[in-house]
Amino acid sequence: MRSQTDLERVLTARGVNLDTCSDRELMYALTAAVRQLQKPMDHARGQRKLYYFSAEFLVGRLLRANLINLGLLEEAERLLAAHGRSLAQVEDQEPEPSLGNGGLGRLAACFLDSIASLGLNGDGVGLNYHYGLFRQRLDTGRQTEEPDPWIGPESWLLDTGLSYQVDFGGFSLNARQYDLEIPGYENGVCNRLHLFDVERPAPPPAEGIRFDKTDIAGHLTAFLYPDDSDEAGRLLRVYQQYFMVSAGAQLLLRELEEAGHSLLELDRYAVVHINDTHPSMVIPELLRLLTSRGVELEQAMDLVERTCTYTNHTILSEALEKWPASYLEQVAPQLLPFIRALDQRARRRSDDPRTAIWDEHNVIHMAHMDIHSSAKVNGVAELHTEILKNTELHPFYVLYPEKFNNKTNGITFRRWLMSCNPALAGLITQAIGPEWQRDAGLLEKLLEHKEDTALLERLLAVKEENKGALARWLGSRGTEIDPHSVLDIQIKRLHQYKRQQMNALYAIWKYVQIKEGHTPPRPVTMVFGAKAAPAYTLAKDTIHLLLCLGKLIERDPQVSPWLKLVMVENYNVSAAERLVPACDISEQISLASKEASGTGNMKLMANGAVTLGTLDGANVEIARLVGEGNIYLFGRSADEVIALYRDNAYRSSDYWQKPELERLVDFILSPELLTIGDAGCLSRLYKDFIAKDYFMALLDLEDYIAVKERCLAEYEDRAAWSRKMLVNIARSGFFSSDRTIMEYNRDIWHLTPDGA
Ligand code: 26Q
Repeated sequence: MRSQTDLERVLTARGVNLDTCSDRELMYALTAAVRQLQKPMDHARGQRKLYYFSAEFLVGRLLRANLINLGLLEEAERLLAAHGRSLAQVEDQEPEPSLGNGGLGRLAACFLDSIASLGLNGDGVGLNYHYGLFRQRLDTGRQTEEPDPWIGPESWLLDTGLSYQVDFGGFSLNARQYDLEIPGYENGVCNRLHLFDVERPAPPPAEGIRFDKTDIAGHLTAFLYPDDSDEAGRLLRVYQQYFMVSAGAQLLLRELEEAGHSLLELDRYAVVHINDTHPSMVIPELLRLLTSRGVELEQAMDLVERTCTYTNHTILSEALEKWPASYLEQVAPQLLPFIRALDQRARRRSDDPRTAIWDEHNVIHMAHMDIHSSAKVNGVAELHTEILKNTELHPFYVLYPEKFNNKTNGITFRRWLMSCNPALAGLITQAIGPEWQRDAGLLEKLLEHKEDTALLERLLAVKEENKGALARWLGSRGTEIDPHSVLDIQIKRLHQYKRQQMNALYAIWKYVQIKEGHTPPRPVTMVFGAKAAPAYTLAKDTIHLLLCLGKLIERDPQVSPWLKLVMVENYNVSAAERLVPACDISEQISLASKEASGTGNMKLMANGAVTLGTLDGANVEIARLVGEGNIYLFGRSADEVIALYRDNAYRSSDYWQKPELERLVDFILSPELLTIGDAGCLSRLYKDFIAKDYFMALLDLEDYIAVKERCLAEYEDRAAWSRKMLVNIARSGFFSSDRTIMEYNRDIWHLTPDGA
């Protein structure tokens, strides 16, 4: 650990006046000071290194996280307090890097934190999106999107001065390498996240997030997931992907050469992790680079297959990327011979056409290329991996049983408990000592305190405090909530399979109940946070419905004392850090079999929320860990749902024709809602429920309502509820990303930790 005066010395040397500078100046000064103190460490030479390729890294704000990992948090807080300043206020000035969308990107960020904290040699490779996903506004009653610029004058990005030439069909661009430093937790390690950027990015678009998608050179790194509803947008995505992987592969080979290793030792000294299919072109790109430097094609394919590893994050077929060969012909024609060679090799291994890489319609299946060319393939929760093996990827499992394995996702407790919920972290430490901060598995020691009423009461008190803090924060943004109400929270990307629309139908049910005189024992606040992909119409319609319901309830003096529905604008990591500690009921209600894992479920559990959910993704493992009495489960099982799809047997009419449900669906087009909302949006949603309901919200709705009501009733037994909270916290340690990364390393990556 550093001496107590390091931070002060650096700040003084920079000429910062802690008494007079503005919060923003102080934020910049602290950023620069921390950057100066976290010196990248050289890992032991001659060891294998991991390159984690991902289109998203949702790192969140970095000031507090880096102070914690450097062991400087207390010093910083003391130093600021001595000058009448507070870190909380200063960090509010820090823009959040907008380099991801949801679970996949946040997982990559938790993984980088754990990789560094475990002393492993692993860097991230991604893109430096200037305007991120988008900044969401809800003030017009629907979602509108704006650029979300986050790169300021003194950001965490370091310009390395390095660049790599990337050749596209017909032109070339230089990929400039910027680095974010990733310090490990109090271990002196500092890894890097390499973010590639074009040399001359275009200025922010004048009109929302719309820009000229054919200006590749200017806009390649403008946005994450540019609108791909037209061909220009889809091509831009392919340009982005090739830019990222070509630069990353060149960086890797440069480091291999600098370390004095032969290309033929690639698999001994490098692991290339492919996070979902977005970086899949790294496979043919490595083949191209190796063969251009004299390696035989067959040998190159063997080397690459031993070097690459792939994680699947979804079973939704529409999210598995397939590109027409013509797109690649335009973007990176030099890759096509290598993809052809990989396809021929795959066909030599299997005559099952379902495993082809390049199909008879001239479409290239990225996930298929990944599986044929990776040493290991993993799903992200037990149930998800079983579904991949038994249904979705079954032909591949038959071919390569030894490649498949499960790695249940995890979260870093440093950000998702120690940093975002210091009151709870302090209480836990008082009860069981500080060792859990290095090994979250030790949270189990809390189970010895199940009858400790003083602790249980303080657990409830900490939750009350956190709800108060959330209410103050929302209040400062113009939304009043009752901090003594039950906080029922659904925070995640907006998608129909996640079934925010089912939760909306619950809100309608509750509204009608209260109108009919059935008031709940205490007020309920339903909180949503979600961004919808700009071209995903039904998702945006669902946001509109939620906003309309919020208004309807608010304007109704009979209902508003008992029910509130709020949608948090621009839900992101910083908002999550305020919502997670305050949550009572964690909504994890995806249609069973569709949510690969979920990671918000883990964050909320670790902060003492009780899960209301389906047996989907990692909820299955949560349920097993906490036991029946400490979770609220409802809905059909994954097996039942898979059978319904297989037999094409689900008819939403079988459900909405029940009068109780019909009333709720009809309410979407009621005069009350139509005077508030837009008839076009609302009737699209209504029609979807009536004619399709592909993700079967109506199938589980009655059970959902019944179980949610039981959950709200049992919330009133505060002593029993506090024990449920305790058990959830105690059993959450399994979901530490440190555990996940140790398993990746043991079974997939085989890196040697420093000092080992
Ligand atoms: C694909 C094609 C075209 C445009 C966009 C995409 C695209 C974009 C983002 C496909 C997938 C994503 C993001 C996926 C994601 O976040 N998946 C989540 O990953 C988490 C970490 O493993 C899991 O916990 C979640 O269950 C899973 O939904």
